[in-house]
Amino acid sequence: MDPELISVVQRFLVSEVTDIRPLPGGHIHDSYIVTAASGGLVRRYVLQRLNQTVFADVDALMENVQRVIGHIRQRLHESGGPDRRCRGLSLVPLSAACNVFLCRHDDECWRMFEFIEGTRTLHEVRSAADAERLGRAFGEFHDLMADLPPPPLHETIPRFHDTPWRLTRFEQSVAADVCGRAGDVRAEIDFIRAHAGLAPLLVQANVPQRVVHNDAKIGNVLFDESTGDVLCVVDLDTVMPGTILFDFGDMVRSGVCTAAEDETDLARVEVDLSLFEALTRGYLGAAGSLLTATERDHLVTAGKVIVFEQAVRYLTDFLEGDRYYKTSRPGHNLDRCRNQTKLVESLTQHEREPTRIVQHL
Ligand code: GN1
Ligand code: MG
Repeated sequence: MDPELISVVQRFLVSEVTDIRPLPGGHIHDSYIVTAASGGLVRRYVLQRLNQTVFADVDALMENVQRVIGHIRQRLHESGGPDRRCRGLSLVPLSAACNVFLCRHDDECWRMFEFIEGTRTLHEVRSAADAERLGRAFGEFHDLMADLPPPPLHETIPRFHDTPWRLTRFEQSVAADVCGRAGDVRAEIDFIRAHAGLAPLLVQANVPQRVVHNDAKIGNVLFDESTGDVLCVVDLDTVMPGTILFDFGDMVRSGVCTAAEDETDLARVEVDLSLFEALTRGYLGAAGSLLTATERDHLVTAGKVIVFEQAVRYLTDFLEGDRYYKTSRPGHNLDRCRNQTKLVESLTQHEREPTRIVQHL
C-alpha cells in the first residue's frame, strides 16, 4: 500500500487500514477502495482525491454535496423510505476536525464515502428493464430535489451545459491546434460544424431552472445487487441549478443503446426504440407530474443536443491533448467522440418515433 495514501486515510475516522486499491471508472477524480478492519469487522470506503482543475472551489463543491445528501436523507426519512436507502451516501468525517474533507496542500483535497455493500453499478444498459430503472432513478432524484430549501446550490462548474459555449471552446481548440491533431480529424470537425444548429436548442428553451444532477448516466446509478432495484444516484458533484433537459439528454446518452460510450464498433451504436420507450416511461413515471408542457416537448431534442455536446467536449479534449478526461489508451477521446457522433446520427434518423413515444406516455 502506498504510504502517502495510508497517511491520508488515517486522517479520517476509520480503523485499521488493510487494503487500498484504485477504483477505475470515473473520468475526473482519482478514486480508491479502502478496506479497514476493526475488532473483526471489515468495512470498505471510497476515497477520492478531488480534481481541482475541474472543480476549482472545493468548499462550494463539498457544501453542495452535503446539502444534497442531507436533503435526500430527510425526504426519504419523512416518507418512511427503507433505512438502507436513507443511508445512500455517507461522508466519513475527519478524526481531528468536524469536517468531511481534507485539504493537505492547496492542490490536494480528499474525501471519503462509506462503501455501500451489496450494490453494483453498470457501464451500459443491458435491457429495457435497466433503461426503465435509469429513467426512474433520475426521475425520483428530480422529485427529491424539487423542494430543496434555499439558498440555491453553488454552480460548481460554470456554463457546464452551455452547449453554444462548448462549441465556441471547440472552435478555439481547432484554431489553436496545439497538438497538431486537427488535420487527422477533419471528418469529425466537419460533423460538428454541420450540426452546430443543435447547440442553442436547450439553452433557448423556455423551461424552468431546477436542481438537476448534470451527469445523469447509467454509471451513476447504484443498484441493489440481489434485487436489481435502484438504491440511489451517486456522483453529486455537479448537482446544481440547470434544466431537466440536461439530465434527460444525458440519460439518452447511456439509456437508448446497449453499447458503452467508448464502444469502437459503431455498428453497435444505434438507438433502440424499445430502450428509449422504457427509459422515458421510467422517467415520466417518477417525474412526469413535475414537468411543464415545454419541458416534455423538448425531451427528444434534449437527447440529440446533449449527445452532440458530449461529442464536442470529447473532440475538444482530444485536440487539446487529453487534459480533461482520463483516458486509458491513445485516441480514447477520439473514439468517444466518434461514438457520440454516431449516436447523434442515429437519433437524427429516428426522430419521429421517439416523439410519438413521448406523446403517448
Ligand atoms: C465525466 O467523471 P465522470 O465519469 O463522473 C464528466 C461528465 C461527462 C461524463 C462522460 C465533471 O463524469 O460531464 O458527461 O464524464 N464530468 C465532469 O461520461 O466533467
Ligand atoms: Mg460525474
